[in-house]
Amino acid sequence: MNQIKIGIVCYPTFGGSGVVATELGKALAQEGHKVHFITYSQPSRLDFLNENLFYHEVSIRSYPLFEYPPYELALASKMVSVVKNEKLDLLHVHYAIPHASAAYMAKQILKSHGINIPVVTTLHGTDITLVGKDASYEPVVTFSINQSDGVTAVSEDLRKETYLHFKITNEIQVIPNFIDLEKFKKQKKDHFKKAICPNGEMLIVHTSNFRKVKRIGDVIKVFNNIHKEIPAKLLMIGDGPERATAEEQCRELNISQDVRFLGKLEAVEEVLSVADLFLMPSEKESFGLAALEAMACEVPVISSNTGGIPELNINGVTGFMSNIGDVEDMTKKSLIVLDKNNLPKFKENALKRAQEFDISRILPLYEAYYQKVMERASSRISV
Ligand code: GMT
Repeated sequence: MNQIKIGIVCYPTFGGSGVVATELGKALAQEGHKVHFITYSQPSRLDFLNENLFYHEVSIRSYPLFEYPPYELALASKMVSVVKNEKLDLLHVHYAIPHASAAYMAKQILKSHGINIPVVTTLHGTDITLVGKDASYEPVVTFSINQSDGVTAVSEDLRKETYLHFKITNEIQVIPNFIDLEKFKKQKKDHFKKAICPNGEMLIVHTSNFRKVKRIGDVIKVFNNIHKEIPAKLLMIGDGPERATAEEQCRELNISQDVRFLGKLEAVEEVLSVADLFLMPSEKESFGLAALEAMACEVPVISSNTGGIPELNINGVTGFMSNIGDVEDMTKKSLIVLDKNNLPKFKENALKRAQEFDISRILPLYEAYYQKVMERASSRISV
């Protein structure tokens, strides 16, 4: 594909959509495309120097009248100036709220300046399944998805959910999440494993933003059950509203000595490299990027069978899936995976499955999609 200039709009935080957007931008830059990130702070995974990567900060002017500073307006204005000054070919916004509607506004303003900028919106999950379909946002989300020049969803399930809950007239293309296997490969960290599990305990890991949708309580309950059966430790990576309750739950169950809350980590792959099992009992998960990261480090997954997870975790092969909240089944399946006779095969399968989502396979799908959207947009103009 010809090299293009692309603006990426995302949340700069540790959340999945921000991670996907940042990793995509980094990979596009390595392919020679010029990538301009437009966000309110430096994306946490933008830890990489490349002559093709640029960052434009959205600054919000506060004013005593503004109880709610109008971020969307500041973002749209920044998109207008970056598209004009950097002569961008395309805007790719990640997470519909409020990025897709801000992009629509920017597009209309640019049109009045004689510039036609195609907009691609990628739907990530809670922007559709949780927040987006709420009546307080739904009309704007529907409108801005329909006004995008291209729309992608990170799983088939999310695509279906979007058609189910919104009146969508646009075609939605599924482009699954991906992993950089070079970065997320199991590292030799025997000393680290020894320090955490000095007596050869099994190491169980959970990563998330500790929101209600992640069912953190189930992570602790499953671990507590496993812990009653075999020597095990639990590492909890990430932070969020449910963390304090989870810590209290561990104290009540008297397992705090074997559970460590590590907070947000930059190099999550270092911890995953020494893990034996990953727990993802989420209520809803459009894809489950955190599970893919674990699998890339050869860690099998016990998950719920919700949303897009079945498109990633193969039941009985890369781990197991149980119904949401079925802690007993998750425990039973965890013990099967952790059985010393089974674990090596599950680990091998997890890695094999992760290889199907390597960035080298998914990046060309995005590039082809950009090409299609740009061609469609320019043919509309010349008509
Ligand atoms: O998990 C979250 O709530 C964060 C959210 C995000 O957008 O940052 O994650 C969603 O997008 C990820 C990347 O596409 C997906 O892997 C997650 O499954 C999805 N989360 C949910 O659907 C709950």
